[in-house]
Amino acid sequence: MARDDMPQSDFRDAILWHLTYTLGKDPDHAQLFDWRLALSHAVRDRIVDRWMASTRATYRADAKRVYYLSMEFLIGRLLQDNIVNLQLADEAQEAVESFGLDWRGVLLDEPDAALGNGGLGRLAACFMESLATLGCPAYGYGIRYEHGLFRQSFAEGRQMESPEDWLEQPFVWQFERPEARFVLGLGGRVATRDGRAVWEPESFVQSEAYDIPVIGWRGAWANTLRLWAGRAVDPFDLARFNAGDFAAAAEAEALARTISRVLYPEDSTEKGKRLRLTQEYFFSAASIRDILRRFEAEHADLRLLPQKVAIQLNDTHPAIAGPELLRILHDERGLPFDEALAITRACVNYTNHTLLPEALESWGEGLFGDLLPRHLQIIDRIDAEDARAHPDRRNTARGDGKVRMGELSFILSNRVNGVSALHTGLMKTTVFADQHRIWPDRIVNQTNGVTPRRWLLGCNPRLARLITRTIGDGWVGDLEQLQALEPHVADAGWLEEFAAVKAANKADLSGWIARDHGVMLDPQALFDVQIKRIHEYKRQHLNILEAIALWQEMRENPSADWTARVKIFGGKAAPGYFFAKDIIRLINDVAAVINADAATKEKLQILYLPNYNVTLAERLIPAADLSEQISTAGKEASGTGNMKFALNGAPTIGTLDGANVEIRELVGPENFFLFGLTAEEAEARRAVPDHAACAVAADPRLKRAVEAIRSGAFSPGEPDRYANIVENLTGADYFLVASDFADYWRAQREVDFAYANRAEWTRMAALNVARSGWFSSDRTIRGYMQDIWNVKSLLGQE
Ligand code: 475
Repeated sequence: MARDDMPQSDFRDAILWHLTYTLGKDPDHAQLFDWRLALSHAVRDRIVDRWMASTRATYRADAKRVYYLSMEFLIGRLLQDNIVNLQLADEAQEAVESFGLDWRGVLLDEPDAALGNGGLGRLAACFMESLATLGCPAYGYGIRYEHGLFRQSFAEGRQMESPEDWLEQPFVWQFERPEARFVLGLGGRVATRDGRAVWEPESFVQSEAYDIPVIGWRGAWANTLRLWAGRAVDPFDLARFNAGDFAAAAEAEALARTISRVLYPEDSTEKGKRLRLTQEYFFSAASIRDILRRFEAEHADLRLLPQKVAIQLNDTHPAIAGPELLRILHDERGLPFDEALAITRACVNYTNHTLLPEALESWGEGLFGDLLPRHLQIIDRIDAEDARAHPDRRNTARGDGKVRMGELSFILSNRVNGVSALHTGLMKTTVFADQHRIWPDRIVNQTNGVTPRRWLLGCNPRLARLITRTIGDGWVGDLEQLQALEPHVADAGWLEEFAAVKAANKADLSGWIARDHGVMLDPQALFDVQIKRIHEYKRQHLNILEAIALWQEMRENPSADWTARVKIFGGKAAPGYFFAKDIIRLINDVAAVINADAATKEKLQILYLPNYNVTLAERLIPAADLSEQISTAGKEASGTGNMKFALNGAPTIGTLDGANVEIRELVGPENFFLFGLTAEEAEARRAVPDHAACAVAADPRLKRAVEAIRSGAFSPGEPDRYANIVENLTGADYFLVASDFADYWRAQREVDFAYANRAEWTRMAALNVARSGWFSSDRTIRGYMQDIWNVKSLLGQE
């Protein structure tokens, strides 16, 4: 094969061609890494034409576009996703294996792009895939962090963090766009010229664009995820270099690059840091300029903007996009302030992901005004006008020396949405009650969803094959078709096949855990999985307390007919969140003691897998029997892991929180293990004096479990190690671990009992699959398109 005859159709040839001409590698000397890159290039080639066709169709239709602004896109690995969506799996696998390579090994060689912390970032990634699947003309805008979320390891049970380095290897999916650079100002002062405000920034940075194509199901449509990197306007100071100051010569570049250097690892907590605000402004401002550039290339009248542009703020992190748009329209384009405000408000929408007070962003006006002096003036003006129009308004964006980003996002948005029915309801009665009273139509609900391509077809090929064999493959693009499985759930033969899928997935997982972690699991045991960020409200400590109590009871009553269980944990704690880090260490300490107990080890094992990420989720979810969704009611906005488990045939043990409520309604209360206080009861319970101490005193199991921690049973020689946790559990216990313990215990014993009847359990698991179709992110995105953005699909017009 010569360089000019690049193969169009034969996949094997395409891989060889790229290996030779793109990577310059002789096939005889190629490593796994080279083959993976060559395969990625061959796959990428199949995306590009469709991507360009989609872009052309959008221009042709002069269609309204969606701009999804998110500080995080937790995309994980892309090779398999792209192969699945292009329906190249068989062809690609055959080609790869013909070179004597292991297919899974090639796919797993790709680094996991962890450009997000958790649910919010993963939701953005699922949304990008669904937007493409639905042919909705859309761009994602975010930051191209050089280092994504830290790597986690354990040392004596403690979380250790090390930098993540996904860009160390060539990232095949990106296209650099040097032409789409913007110079952005920071700091400085506001001058007045001819009666107009003019921002005179103190310094400037440049944003550089990298585009990643996102291909939808069956490759029918592709959109762009554009990630910004920081660059200096003048990267190199020759005068300083010539003067011999070599480090200083590159200082501007180093500073500018700092902006996109690392992802902040805080999740559901707020840290007022100047660099974070700089990141937020940097990517919001670059995106707004890009949006206006695209609009103005085709339209002369800025008043048409709301007909052509819908901007979605993924939480408040990009909230400054609103004032930035307004500033450009008013200060730079000369529109009257009120008109600029009306246009901005008609374009922008805001999604809220959390009601936790500690996660609601606010900035000191000193810092804010220092970095964005003109924006502060604009915010003051909007807020003051608003206060005049609504004198009874209490929750303002300004006041107490702060800029409150939730309030700011609300007043600058056309629509504000919550992410589950319960959460949206609570938004109306708690954090945004005041605003809701004044603008009763603004808040709408859009319950989250997950993409079935990655979270069933890609990660669980066995189950996907069984489903397709049973009801055809229409479910992949229309997940509600899973309902057609229901009649088969009554068929004992089909249920056996379903059970065999889960058993094979569990065997796979056990094999990998044995190889990579040296732990042997009993594949007959119930695999009980809790994977998510570590947070007090998510209550991993409730789970481990129950494990301690169970172990104690097993030791006391060894001959009872215990259901064998493996409790699997995964998740990272924010590096500065010490309570969460204590929980991690406690789980590891408890695991060490329990796993070493010969009397119980056939019945109870505990495993904390390090470095939880998207790839690990893809391994664990298909093999799970039980999904732990045990947050304090009222605190988990939605959850999306909960949907992935149900869709993969793992029933939930959970509280009436977030989307659990909707999952339970859909799969049926008899196929869901409910426990715990409701959101309302939880509020009331908190007001009861000594509620935690009372709960501990009233429950001998809980008391004994807490006592074991307190006495150092899991921290020999250092009984104080968990003093904080013990004190919290028996004292303030804001998250009501003690109050919910007894009911959690009861529900877990129901799980044991149900799992012992394997046929019944399988039926329950299968019904979870058959009834989870509504949780597709395609359904969610359709909701946004209709209720929030007012945009149409362009499928069929490309
Ligand atoms: C909710 N992350 C889930 C999910 O809607 C919900 C906060 C601050 C800074 C960085 N990241 C964050 C979140 O707040 C977050 O991930 N929220 C989650 O959003 C999607 O399903 O209940 O906790």
